[in-house]
Amino acid sequence: MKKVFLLVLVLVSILVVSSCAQPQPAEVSPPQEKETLRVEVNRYGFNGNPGEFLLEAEEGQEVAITFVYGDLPENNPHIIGVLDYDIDTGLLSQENPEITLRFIAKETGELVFACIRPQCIGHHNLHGDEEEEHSEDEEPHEDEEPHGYSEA
Ligand SMILES: [Cu+2]
Repeated sequence: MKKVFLLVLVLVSILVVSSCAQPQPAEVSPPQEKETLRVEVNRYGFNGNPGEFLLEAEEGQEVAITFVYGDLPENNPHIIGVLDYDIDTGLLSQENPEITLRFIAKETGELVFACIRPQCIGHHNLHGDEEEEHSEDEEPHEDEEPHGYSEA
C-alpha cells in the first residue's frame, strides 16, 4: 500500500513540476508579411493549367494573391483581372514580374481570375471558355479590287 502511495506521489509531483516549471513553448515567429498565394502566369495557363484561375473566398475575406510572370525570357505581357471586380494587375511582364492584388471579397463564392489582354501569346489558356463561344472573328473579306480595272 505504501508503494502505491509513493508511486502516486511521484506521479503527481511529476505532473505538477512539468506543468509549472516547463516554460511555454516559445512560438515566436518573426513578424512576417502575410503569406500570399503565388500563381505563375504564362502562355500555358495559371500554374501550367489552361483556363481561368478560380479561388474560393468568403464575403469580407481579404484576398491577397501574387501573380508571377512566367514567360521568361520572352516578353509576353499579360494583364490579370478579377471577374466582377474593377481590379487588375496592370501589365505583368519582364519589367513587372510580380504583382500582388489585395482586395476584400464582396461575396462568398469563387473568384475568377483571367487574362484581359487578348494580344498575349497563349491568351486562350488564360481565361475561361464561356465568352469564347463562336468568337471566331469572321473578318469580312476585303474584296480585292481587280487589278488593271480602269474606267476608260
Ligand atoms: Cu492574355
